[in-house]
Amino acid sequence: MTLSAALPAGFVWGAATAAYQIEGGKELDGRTPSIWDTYSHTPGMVANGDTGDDACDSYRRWPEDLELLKRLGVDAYRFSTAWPRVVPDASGQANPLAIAHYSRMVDDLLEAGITPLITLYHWDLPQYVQDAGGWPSRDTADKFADYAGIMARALGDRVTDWVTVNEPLCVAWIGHLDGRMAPGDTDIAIAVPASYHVLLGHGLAMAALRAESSQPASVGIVLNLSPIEPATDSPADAAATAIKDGHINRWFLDPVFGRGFPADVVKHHGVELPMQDGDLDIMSAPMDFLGINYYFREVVAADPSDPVLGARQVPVPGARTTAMGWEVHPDGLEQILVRVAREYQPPVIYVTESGCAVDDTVEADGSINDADRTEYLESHLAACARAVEQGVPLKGYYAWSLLDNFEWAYGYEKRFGLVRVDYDTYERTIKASGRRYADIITEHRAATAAR
Ligand code: IFM
Repeated sequence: MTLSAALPAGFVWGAATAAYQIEGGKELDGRTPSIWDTYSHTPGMVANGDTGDDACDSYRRWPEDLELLKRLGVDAYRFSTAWPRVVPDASGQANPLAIAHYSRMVDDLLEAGITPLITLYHWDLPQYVQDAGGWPSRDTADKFADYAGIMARALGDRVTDWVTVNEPLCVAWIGHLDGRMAPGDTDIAIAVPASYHVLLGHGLAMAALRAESSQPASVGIVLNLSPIEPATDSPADAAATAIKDGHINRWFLDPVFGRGFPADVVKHHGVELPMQDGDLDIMSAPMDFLGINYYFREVVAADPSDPVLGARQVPVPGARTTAMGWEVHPDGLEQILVRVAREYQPPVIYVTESGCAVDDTVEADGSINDADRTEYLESHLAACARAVEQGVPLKGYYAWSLLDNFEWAYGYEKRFGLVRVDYDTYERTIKASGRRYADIITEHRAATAAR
């Protein structure tokens, strides 16, 4: 079956970015530092000493990026607002300059017929919030809800689609346990409460968005999920797989779908949850949609030397990998979509990120013929189509990313964009994959117009 035949009419075609990865303008319009400014300016944390100080200069080049979105022909643009720009200090007051900027973006998008999907938290915690305790502290969840209320009051007359938090796994486990992301902590006793308060913050922010928007808001969370498979059929690998699946997937899915935190993983981590009466109800308030980000599966072996999980991801012999070293495995997207739809039954699912880093080459004529990324895009869309055929309520796909950008600890070396960014001139060039995406969108729209 062709893509156009399998994906429903009205399927949302989108592209995604995040504030710290593209905006730059680190002090423009009163922005103050986030934990990523601090982390990236700490020697040794980010490849080549890269920082998001300038990134893609998108804060100033919004009109250019809007033109790119129009040329790709997307229905929707997923971007994040920068909390330290919107609420620059501990007074909690909204910054009118930042609000004006995001308001203009929203107006421009709507005028172009592109629906904004705003992510409130894509990892740029204000440094003053970190200094007051950060995510391990309950107060941060309340502050996050205050910020959500500000955004809803400012934009909720025009924006209907909101994501509270992007990838709590990265916030909690990579930022507070592995230390490979800001704020760089490495302690399970800190990471568990951080994960808890991020999910509490999600629930509180969802309530604030709904209460403060002047029209019905459609709200969800974005989880990065991976199928976890045992390396062998040994009981040890099976046990390692179960705990890894619990740590990566169930820890975040279960609480937001009303199952509480998975008992096996709570026991395994051995850290008391900072639970108060009513928290689980707040976290599990019904969502309008679930966003799923998918990049790779994990094949797992027992490894007693791993201090936290006793499990380790092992390479898949012969696997094709992206420039990140991540296996290209489109079937994993189909598997995770089908699993989540069957086990958790979200009303609507969006793939809110899917994409790959490629070591792009610029041809003599300036073109970028990124065949690997194009193939990745097509194969992952085919996986979406197979999931839809199995009844998954998948309503849209957001390519990660609109632009090459600051890839966190990897800096600017890893390029995920459908559009190349020349970091010397900030010139943008649509790659072959971007042109292919535009064609797919056009073909699907034409084929489904009559349905
Ligand atoms: O760049 C990131 C994004 O910020 C969150 N999801 C994964 C992407 C690729 O690593």
